[in-house]
This record gives sequence, structure tokens and C-alpha cells, in this order.
Amino acid sequence: MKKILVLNGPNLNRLGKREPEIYGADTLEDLEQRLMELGKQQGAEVLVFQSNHEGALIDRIHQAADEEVCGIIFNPGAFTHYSYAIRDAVASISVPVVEVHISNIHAREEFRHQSVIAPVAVGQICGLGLLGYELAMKSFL
Ligand code: CA2
Repeated sequence: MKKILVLNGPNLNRLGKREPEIYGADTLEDLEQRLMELGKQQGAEVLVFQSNHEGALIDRIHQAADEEVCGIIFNPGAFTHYSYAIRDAVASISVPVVEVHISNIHAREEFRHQSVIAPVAVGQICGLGLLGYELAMKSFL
């Protein structure tokens, strides 16, 4: 069975609890349940992981390569904009990574316009809310 990893970075555990005008009203648990259900309908196993810690995200990326995951849907949160360590981890594996952002990072503060992950990802989806995760998942099904 195909395995897909949904990886979320810092503060995304707060989804649905604050700033619903930017990030929506659904919680991370709601999102993960929906993606797991979508995966099940399509014969894929969806693994989920969230961490507020850079090293934990890097370890999970390495592990995903070892467990032969077929794709990673990754919202690196604010690490998107400056973490060369996470970028190197993504570049170090052959598993394709789709970068997802709930908000349109290009329409927000200047510091959010840059992604150091995008050049090593297969693609980037942003500004479509939580639908972006589902669209990213379809690319691996
Ligand atoms: O739009 C996105 O998905 C972001 O990756 C979200 C990150 C932000 O730093 C990126 O620039 C864009 C922040 C996640 C914060 O999540 C919260 C969720 C609910 C309430 C408060 C924060």
C-alpha cells in the first residue's frame, strides 16, 4: 500500500484555535482525519506528524525516506523562510516533497515571500486554505 506523509511544522498544532481569519476554523486533528480518510478511499496509508522542533522535523524526513514513503506533503511553517537545515534534509532524500501553505505567503509580510524549501520541492501550493493539502495529496495518488 502506498504511504504518504503529511508533515506540519511549528505552531500548526494551534490551527482552529487562533487567527481563523487567516488559517480557518478547522483544527489540525480535523485536517489529519480528513486526509487519512481521503487516503483510505484511494487505497493509500496517510501518516501524520507535527512538531514545533526543527530537529524532530528533520528526523521525520529522514525516517520517511527509510520507510519508502511515496510523497511528503509538507507545511514547514515559519521554518519555510529560513531553515537551511530543513532544506538540506529535503534535498537529501529522493522522496518528492510538495510544499503547502494555508495562507498566500506572497501576499503577506515581506519575510514570508521567500521560501528556502521551494527550490528543492517538486512544487508549492499556497493560499488555498486546507484544500491545498488535499490537492497535494492527489498528486501522489
Ligand atoms: O500559511 C501557512 O501555512 C504558513 O506556513 C503558516 C505559518 C507561517 O509562519 C508561514 O509563514 C505560513 C504559521 C503557522 C501558525 O499557525 C497558526 C495557526 C493558528 C493560530 C495561530 C498560528
